[in-house]
Amino acid sequence: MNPNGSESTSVQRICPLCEANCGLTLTIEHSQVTSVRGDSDDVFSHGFICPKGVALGELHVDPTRLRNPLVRNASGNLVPATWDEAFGVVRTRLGAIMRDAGPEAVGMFLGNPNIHSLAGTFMLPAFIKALGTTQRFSASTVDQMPKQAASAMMYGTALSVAIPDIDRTDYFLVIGANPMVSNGSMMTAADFPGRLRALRKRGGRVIVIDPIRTRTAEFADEHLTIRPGSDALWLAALAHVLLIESSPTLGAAAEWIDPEQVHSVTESLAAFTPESVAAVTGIEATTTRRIAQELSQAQSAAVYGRMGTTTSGLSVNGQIVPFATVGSWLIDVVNIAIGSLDKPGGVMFPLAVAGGPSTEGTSGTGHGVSIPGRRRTRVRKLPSVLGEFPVSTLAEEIDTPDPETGEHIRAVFVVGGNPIVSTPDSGRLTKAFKSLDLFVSVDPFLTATNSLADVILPVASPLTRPHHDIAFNNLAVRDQARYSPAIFEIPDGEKDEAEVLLTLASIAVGITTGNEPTAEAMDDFVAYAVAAQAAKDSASRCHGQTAESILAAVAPRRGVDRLLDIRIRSGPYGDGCGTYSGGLTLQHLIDAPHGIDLGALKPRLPEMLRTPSGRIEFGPEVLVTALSEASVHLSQIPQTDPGSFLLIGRRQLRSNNSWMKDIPTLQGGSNLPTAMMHPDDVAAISVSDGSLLRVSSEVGSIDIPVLASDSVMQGCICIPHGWSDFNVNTLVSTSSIDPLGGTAVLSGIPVSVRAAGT
Ligand SMILES: Nc1nc2c(c(=O)[nH]1)N[C@H]1C(S)=C(S)[C@@H](COP(=O)(O)OP(=O)(O)OC[C@H]3O[C@@H](n4cnc5c(=O)[nH]c(N)nc54)[C@H](O)[C@@H]3O)O[C@H]1N2
Ligand SMILES: Nc1nc2c(c(=O)[nH]1)N[C@H]1C(S)=C(S)[C@@H](COP(=O)(O)OP(=O)(O)OC[C@H]3O[C@@H](n4cnc5c(=O)[nH]c(N)nc54)[C@H](O)[C@@H]3O)O[C@H]1N2
Ligand code: SF4
Ligand SMILES: [Mo]
Repeated sequence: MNPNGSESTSVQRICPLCEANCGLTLTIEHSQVTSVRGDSDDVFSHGFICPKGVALGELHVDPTRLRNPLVRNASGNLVPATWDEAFGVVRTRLGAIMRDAGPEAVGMFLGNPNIHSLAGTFMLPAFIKALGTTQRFSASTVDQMPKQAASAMMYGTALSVAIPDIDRTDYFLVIGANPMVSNGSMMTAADFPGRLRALRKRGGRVIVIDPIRTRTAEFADEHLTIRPGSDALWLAALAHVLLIESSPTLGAAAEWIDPEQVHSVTESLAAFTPESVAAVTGIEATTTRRIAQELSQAQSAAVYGRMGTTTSGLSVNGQIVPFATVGSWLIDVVNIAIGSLDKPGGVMFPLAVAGGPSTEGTSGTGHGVSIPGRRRTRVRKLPSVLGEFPVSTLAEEIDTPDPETGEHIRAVFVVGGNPIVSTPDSGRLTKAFKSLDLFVSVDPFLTATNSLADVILPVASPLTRPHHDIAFNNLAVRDQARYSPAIFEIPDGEKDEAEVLLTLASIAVGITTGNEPTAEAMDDFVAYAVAAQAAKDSASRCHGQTAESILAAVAPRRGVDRLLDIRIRSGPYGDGCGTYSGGLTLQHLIDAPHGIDLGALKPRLPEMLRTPSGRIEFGPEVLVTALSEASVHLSQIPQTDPGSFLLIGRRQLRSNNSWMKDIPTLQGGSNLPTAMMHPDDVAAISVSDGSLLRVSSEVGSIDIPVLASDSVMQGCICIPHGWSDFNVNTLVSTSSIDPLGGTAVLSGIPVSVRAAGT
């Protein structure tokens, strides 16, 4: 029945709010969402839901969600405008800038929600292509990029990430992640708490390495604290024990690894004995050896690292040394050393229903990636990484024109992002954004970032669009296929994100060619390109057909549904547009609202490899070199000055990065911006619990209430990100960037602390 009608009905919906991808059941009465529950029949999440999922109905009706565009007027105020007016401003000013300075004067910042939407997945690339700019920045370089860079070097693509097979593992080593709160990242595992409980129930063990005794650490069998930023050194010691002190077989990976590379990795590990890393990491050598032994003796074991490994740096002698890509690589080195790669219960490669980079091209070989990337930022000459630039360089690329040519970024589009709150040195970025000739935001809310914009283009509620997680099925702990159709029609005056992005793409095409297509024509162009790719790709189930025949097979679908149908039908389980009997189409997913289970992860070596060698690059040269160089830090035991603390981030259960703060269900409880410190540290700086602290770094300071908690390691201060009034990124400098992963150091930064107002 039509949920826009008046009767009560239940509909299924995959939650688009985090990587867990839970299946939810929404009750709709009189066109209103009256309840949101976990869908107990969902093949992947089996009824799990978190407070954010519950808030999905409130998000839909949230009065603060923007329903119409805003444009800055002559007096400098953001005022409501029609879509034609808003797009008109973009067309005129973007046109002038591009004609004057070319596409490189236009920068893009893509935030986290894009990867959770089909429009972001399909239409955003069309817009970027139409602009023709390479000035692309995203939340990835304040997040997971080092893991993607390391995985891409080893296996060939940015989405070839080995995922813990958590449902079958017996030993789960978690480094710098708090999945009991975050619900998991770079590892799509709806109901993380349930999966961890099941792991322990079947006799498995969970070990957590984290400077904070997080909820995950509390749940675990063992929690070890570690000096922030030193994980790579500790992982090197684990690898040292496993590769040098024992003779590992490397399991299924062995056949696909060049022995020469094992040799070079082993050599680079020589200095990293458990004894040599003990002082800098704070983990005793006997503990490191015991964990190495437990890992290698477990029936199955998986090592997993997240934010704490990709965004932390080691503070030594007044400098911050990032090891994020090296550390991310060493996690895979350890997994391979214990024979866990591609093994049930170890770390495995998902096979997604709509495909992904590891299902395209020639099976078992590919172009691989070039890291460091070939392009350089204009100001600091820092390398690109997997097609984008480090976001820590965005402000300088705007505010530092080339002394000779005057070149710089003059226009910025922020799509689904809030970089003033989410990226380093908010102070400088604010000034840079204010100096732009054109600043456009595509975002359904007014934020700290787009309150500086010239034009805000809001997108309609997520419940008005279809949903499927293309990227996250490439990272999921179980193969499954789920799809949610739009629940509500788009109210008059609002626009779907796909249409907004297609219109922007059309405007960009119009500027470059003088002939602006309609958004509908743009949709056809995108569909033709996706169909042509499916026809051309030798791994596609539609290989050898024509784009026209593929488009005919998916007719009369349009928009993201048409593109998704092409991807499913040409994908690894697809019907090949009629040539594989029993294969899947989008219609099969539509007909299965609780999803289609495609089974536990299966071994995918060597078919999934896309390296030019057709092998696993166990020891990429740049990483081996970086590791060898890291040995100098073994003799430099970091000291922190009195009054100086190392900054650590945290996520809060009722938070979603910087947004959803005004949703009533998510307010209160532990969801408060506080600086957590060990009670002895609080006493030592003579402030009382709950009072206001001034936290300062080399780039800025914030005042924030202190909360004494013995869950925080002494010497650290733990502040959540995402609060615009207590913006932790005011403290973070743009100077510390992981050289290979381009990612900012957000954790492990020294800050000084004193009572505010003193
Ligand atoms: N409720 C909620 N859930 C979320 C989000 C949210 O905002 N709120 N955000 C989502 C997003 S975008 C992401 S990327 C994921 C992130 O998912 P996670 O990475 O699981 O989440 P974090 O809380 O950032 O966990 C990082 C952990 O690393 C620790 N840490 C910091 N520095 C170091 C270090 O140097 N070494 C070690 N070993 N540990 C360190 C921190 O104490 C923290 O416990 O969460 C997602 N889920
Ligand atoms: N210090 C510090 N900084 C961090 C982190 C940290 O741990 N510590 N974590 C980092 C991580 S992991 C991440 S992922 C980033 C996140 O960084 P960002 O992606 O920049 O920030 P978000 O808070 O996720 O903001 C998303 C924006 O998208 C909007 N939005 C929501 N839904 C949609 C939609 O459907 N379409 C569009 N167009 N917009 C939408 C929201 O209103 C919001 O303004 O922050 C990073 N920054
Ligand atoms: S865990 Fe993530 S996907 Fe699941 S309900 Fe919560 S926000 Fe949604
Ligand atoms: Mo993230």
